[in-house]
Amino acid sequence: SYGPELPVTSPLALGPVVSPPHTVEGFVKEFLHELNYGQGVALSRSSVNDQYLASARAVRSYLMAQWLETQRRQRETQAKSVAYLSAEYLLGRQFDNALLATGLTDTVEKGLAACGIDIDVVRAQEIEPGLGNGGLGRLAACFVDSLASMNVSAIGYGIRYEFGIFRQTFVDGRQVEQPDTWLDLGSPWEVAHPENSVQVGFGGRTETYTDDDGVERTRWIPDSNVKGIPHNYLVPGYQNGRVNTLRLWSAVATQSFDLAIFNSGDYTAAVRAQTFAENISKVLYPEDSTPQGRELRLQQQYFFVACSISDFLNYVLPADFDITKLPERIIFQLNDTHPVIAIPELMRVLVDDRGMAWDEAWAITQQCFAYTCHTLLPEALEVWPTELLGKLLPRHLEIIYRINDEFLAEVRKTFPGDELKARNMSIIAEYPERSVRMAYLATVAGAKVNGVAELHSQLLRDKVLPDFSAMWPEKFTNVTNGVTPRRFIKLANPLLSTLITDTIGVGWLNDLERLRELEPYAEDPEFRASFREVKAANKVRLRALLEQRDGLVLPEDAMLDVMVKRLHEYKRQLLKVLHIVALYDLVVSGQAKIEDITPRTFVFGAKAAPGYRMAKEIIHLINRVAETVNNDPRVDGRLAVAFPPNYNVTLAETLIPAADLSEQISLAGKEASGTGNMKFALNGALTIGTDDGANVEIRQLVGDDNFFLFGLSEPQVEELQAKGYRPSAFYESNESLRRAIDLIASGAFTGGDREAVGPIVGDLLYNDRFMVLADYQSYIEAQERVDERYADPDAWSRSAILNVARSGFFSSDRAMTDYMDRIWHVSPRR
Ligand code: KOT
Repeated sequence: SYGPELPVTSPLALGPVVSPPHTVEGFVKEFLHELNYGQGVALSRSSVNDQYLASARAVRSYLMAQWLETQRRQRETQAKSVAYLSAEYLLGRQFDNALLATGLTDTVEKGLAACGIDIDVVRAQEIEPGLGNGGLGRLAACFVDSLASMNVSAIGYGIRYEFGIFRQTFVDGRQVEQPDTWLDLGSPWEVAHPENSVQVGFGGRTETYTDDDGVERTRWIPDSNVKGIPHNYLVPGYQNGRVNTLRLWSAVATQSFDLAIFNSGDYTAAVRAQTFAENISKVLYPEDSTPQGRELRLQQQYFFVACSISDFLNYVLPADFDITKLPERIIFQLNDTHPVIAIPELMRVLVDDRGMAWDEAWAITQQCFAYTCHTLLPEALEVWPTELLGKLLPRHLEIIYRINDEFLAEVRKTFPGDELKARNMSIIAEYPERSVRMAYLATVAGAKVNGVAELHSQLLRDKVLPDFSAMWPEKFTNVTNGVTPRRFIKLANPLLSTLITDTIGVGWLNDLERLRELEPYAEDPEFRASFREVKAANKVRLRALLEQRDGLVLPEDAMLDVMVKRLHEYKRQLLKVLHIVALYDLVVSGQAKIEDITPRTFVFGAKAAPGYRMAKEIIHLINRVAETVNNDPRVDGRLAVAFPPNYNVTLAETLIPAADLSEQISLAGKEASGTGNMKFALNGALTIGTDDGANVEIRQLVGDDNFFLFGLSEPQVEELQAKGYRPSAFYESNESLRRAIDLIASGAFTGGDREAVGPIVGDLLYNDRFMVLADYQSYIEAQERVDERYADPDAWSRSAILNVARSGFFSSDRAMTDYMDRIWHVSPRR
């Protein structure tokens, strides 16, 4: 149980915890109580921040009763739980989600209005917890939402970064990163429990000794310790009374400072230990798919998994729990390799701390972990130099070596005489430096390994881990990603949600396949008209937001063509830029009459990792192209480019419902899944996309007629690569492409400065690792098909409606069902 179990004698303490009455008066009372006694201000003197904090705490108090009840029941049943281990949770704002879950939206709106407060002003005060980089972190947030909404006993573990993903600003079109100070104005959604801190060791050495029974044992003597403080976030299910826990750890020093050193005047030395500790949860690494071998990152990883395992074993499980039964009580799902150090940590705890024999501990460990891979890019497969790992975690390195020795013995038995096989499969890589391949460790130890879309899982088996899938074919499985319909349809698109409910009734939000019932309405002119009205209203809402947020004024009545995702070369924002430049060129060169161009507004949203030079150059180019196109009178506003800075979950919630066209244009075989693609389809945008990641499944479901496919397939990419790809050949043979690149190279968008675009143009012509030029022509032709369809509003609406109706598969509830059936072997509570 979590916290000491005290004998409770008071009848009040024994009874169920009562949440405040679900009435306007009940809320107002709770709100004023929080305002007066929590914030210590009178309503008449309160700031918007006071009002936000007090409303949030009042809403939280409704969740708290359900949370306590959920915990109580869990202790009682001791059923198997899921622990999701993730270094990132990109949660988005909490206020509206909590209102939706509790069914309190109207009550709170009225209650605040009665106090003279506009709920929208309060909403806007919340800074979203941006504790993730992109897809991987947002997926974790969708999964914990679905687990709670499906009544599954689950806990999320992660890191409470003091600074989340940086706030992006543009200076002269270039990205400048600002710290994300999300905690500055208070964080009403978390409850810290310093009394349940966990101590975590680092460094030092190991030694062997003989225990009282005469058995040789090993112990780790760390040379420093830090303390992890758990912060509970409540994860409410959608109107089902369950509230799960997301437990995020922050690091503090074990002794705040050494008083003796401090008194001697060496302040710096005194606070060094404190700084070391606090740095661990200071900042989210702003990389996505390109991890750099940073020591602090390994410290973060070990810190949070060591805290989490200790928390689960010592606080969540009852004190008398028989540890040999661990696989009956828990499955730890590893969100990529970031938490994989949990594997040797559990071994260390079982063998060194709990005195279990190695073989028994290994058999248990192998049943307690499952691993999800989220990438195919070789540079994103995490490896840790043994030198660094051994310095930071000497005992863990020993354990990894032993796991590897025993594993390689098994390999040699399976593939006798094949020493090359043993070397290729070794968890330890020898070149270019001796290091631990974390994906291999996870595959060896995990009960299951999954990719995140059909194509990705297949490539994972065939290309990344072929020897492992030959050895253990049954270990490998697929679970296609999903997104939560609560946040990304109901909250983000209230008008569409109302239209859906008016058409097919209630109940679809947690049974999303029911959207199929909309299919016949694709043929209904009245429904199509309503559907178009929803889209139009969402565009109005977006225009207002971008004007107020960024001073951007979007043209009215244009196709909204949206590409939002991290900036990465493989995602090919440059292909989108070439399309825009080609259209612009058609107009300014007089090849096309402006009236013949379909009015389009292109919207980008993208953060680049601060150290990713080329990505930052591409951001600069997009901003320059935007400036030029938007200010050219010849274009007459029919083409416009908007690049609002600091794309985040909050902006996505307004942007995606307004989109007509969803750009999912990665080079085939590079995007593991994508999840933005699902959000757009569910909100009635049509996709232009390659046969990559989950696009493949979206196209299969919505139908070829309702999806604009272009580009090389993954086998064609391989083939072209094998025979030698020469991007300049495409440049030379394609006039439109040549003109577009030449226009960029001429400095037309950079005030005549050719040097500013040199790196991009040079790379495209002579390297082009992601085959932008090879896919250019096919992309342009697909965009022409887009224009044709858009010219017929009924045909477009029909396709858009069918996208909504046929995308129910992409609910993260379905993804959770797949994990439960294929990997976890747990079922929802009744
Ligand atoms: C980051 C570091 C190492 C390995 C993988 C990553 C990673 C992968 N970060 N984000 N992803 C994305 O994860 C999403 C959720 O599965 C996918 O939809 C997307 O394709 C990945 O790029």
